[in-house]
Amino acid sequence: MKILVVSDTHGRLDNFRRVMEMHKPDLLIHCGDIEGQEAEIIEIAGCPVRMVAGNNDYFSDLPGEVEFTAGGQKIWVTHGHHYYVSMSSEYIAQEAMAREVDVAMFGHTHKPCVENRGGLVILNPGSLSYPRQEGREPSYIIMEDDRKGDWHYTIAYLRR
Ligand SMILES: [Mn+2]
Repeated sequence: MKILVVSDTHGRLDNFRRVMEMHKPDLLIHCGDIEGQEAEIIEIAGCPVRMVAGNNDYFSDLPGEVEFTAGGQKIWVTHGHHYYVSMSSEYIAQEAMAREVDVAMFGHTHKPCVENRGGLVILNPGSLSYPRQEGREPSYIIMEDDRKGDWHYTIAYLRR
């Protein structure tokens, strides 16, 4: 199973479109800051989509957080702005442990990361539209299981 994780598209879907054409995933997860394009995202994705509202999605009906199981993995998605993610992923980790999930996903910082804390995976796909990490290449995460059932989390970058 191939799961694509994206975030912080902020009203621009050109890079998102490229990424979806390249990968054709089984599931798409968007960690928020969509700015009104939920319907377009679902249409372009052409696969099941899970999205949460970000701090810029004021008029959205999307939930602030979602928890679900995909590919046997318990996943929790939040935009992250209520968990001080600009400081560190400490509060995300605490909440993820309390929820007993396998994977916690957030956005907001526009900087990609994958952390493994004793089996708990914490990840942020960065932003496809307004990257802020060094080099500033639009980023996303590919999550895939192998034949043994182990999951792999890869930060991918879009070259301009
Ligand atoms: Mn944002």
